[in-house]
Amino acid sequence: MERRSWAEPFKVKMVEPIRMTSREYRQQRIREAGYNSFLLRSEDVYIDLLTDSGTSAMSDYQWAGLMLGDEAYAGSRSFYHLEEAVREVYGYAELIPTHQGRGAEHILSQILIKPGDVVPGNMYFTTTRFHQEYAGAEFADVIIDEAHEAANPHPFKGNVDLDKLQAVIDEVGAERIPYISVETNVNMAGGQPMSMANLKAVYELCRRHDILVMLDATRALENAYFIQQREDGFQDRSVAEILREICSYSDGATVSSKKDNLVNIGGFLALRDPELARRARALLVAFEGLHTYGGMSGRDMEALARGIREMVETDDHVRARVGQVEYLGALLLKSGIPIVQPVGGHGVFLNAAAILSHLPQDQFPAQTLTAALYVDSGVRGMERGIVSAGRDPATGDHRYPKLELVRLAIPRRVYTQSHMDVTAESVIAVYEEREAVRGLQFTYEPDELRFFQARFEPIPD
Ligand code: P61
Repeated sequence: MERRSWAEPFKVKMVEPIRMTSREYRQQRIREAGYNSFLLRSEDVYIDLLTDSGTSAMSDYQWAGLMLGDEAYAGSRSFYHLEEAVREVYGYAELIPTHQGRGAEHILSQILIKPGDVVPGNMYFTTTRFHQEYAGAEFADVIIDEAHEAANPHPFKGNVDLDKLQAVIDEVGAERIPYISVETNVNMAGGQPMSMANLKAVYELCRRHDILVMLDATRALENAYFIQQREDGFQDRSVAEILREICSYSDGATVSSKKDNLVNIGGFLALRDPELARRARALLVAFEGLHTYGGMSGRDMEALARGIREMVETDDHVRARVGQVEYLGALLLKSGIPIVQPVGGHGVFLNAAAILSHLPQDQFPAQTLTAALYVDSGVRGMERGIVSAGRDPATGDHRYPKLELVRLAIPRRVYTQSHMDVTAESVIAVYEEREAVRGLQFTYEPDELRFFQARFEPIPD
């Protein structure tokens, strides 16, 4: 037989009940939540695809680690386990633990950025850009154009456009660019990887200009898997080896451990240069915690150390993880639903601009579609479009991103294939009724990271 089915490399040991509600009930809840899926209560959600962040199921070995966590304020044994795991799996010598990814972004931005600097990156991420701007920098998008086109099948849509990067360097000068922020498996592009060849070329270009390369390695494991599947010369390498090579083309990394690393909370900043690490630790004690726990408890660090090793122990874990996402993507493609292609690593991204093509972007098609999907079935997704992009700080106008998407992020080791089937059926049902869907307008718009707490109402007839 040419091709055999795969199955998850685990069996279920404990379950958490979820409940189906009625359509009327959900209509009421979404109205109360201001049509914002972030404001729903989780008990009112049937299948929760809001995020793959902090929603993974830990293994029995990780849970056992919680009992063994060393809660010492200073010099916790669990910190040293974590440091060892990061050194071995990612290859960075200096570990600065933080409460989660944005804690690491905050410290990194504060130690490297001066007001007036420019930080190029392969598409923005909300919290990453927030911390860059908060430290006084301007973000410059240098991702390849294909990343902004939902249906473009380029295998490495996370790649940096080297000409765009060179143009930024020529325009502002290398001395105003403290580092380039390179995200693996680019979240806002739809979970799209970069190739090893591209990352290596970015690193070499930056070396020549004395610009640091800082990875957002939050989903580097999923990127490593795509390199193994798609890039010549990597088919016979393990994801563990590929991940180490990815990190070798960087000077440090920020990681939200709530994704690849299979824990519910945690993160870190990892660096090579001991002097930079010293500066980071000086700030860490003010904003996060002592340098041997950052924002984490001993048990969190123990479970994290184990999660980091577990994710690369065999390739089967990531194959099944991405395989489940691809399974959902394939169901939707078969029914002609416009989604971001290729299917990404951590979720399926619906092309809301194409699905609700009767709505102009400032009537928030992705926000609207997310709410409609919830009302249909209790499946919770997340807006990743104009609401997430926020306003330009200089002009105060909406930023109009080319991608207007609803993300259905798949938590790791949590849902079954039947949950994917139910999700696909709901998306198809909403798609069939799409013309009846009305747009939204703001009733409350926060100044910063508005998508988290904004409220909306349907535009009156
Ligand atoms: C997510 F709606 N991601 O995808 P923290 N880098 C990257 C991330 O994906 C990331 C962080 C840094 C989340 C949670 C989230 O606009 C939002 O541990 C590539 O969450 O602090 C987080 O890591 C930050 C959802 C964050 C959002 C910001 O669902």
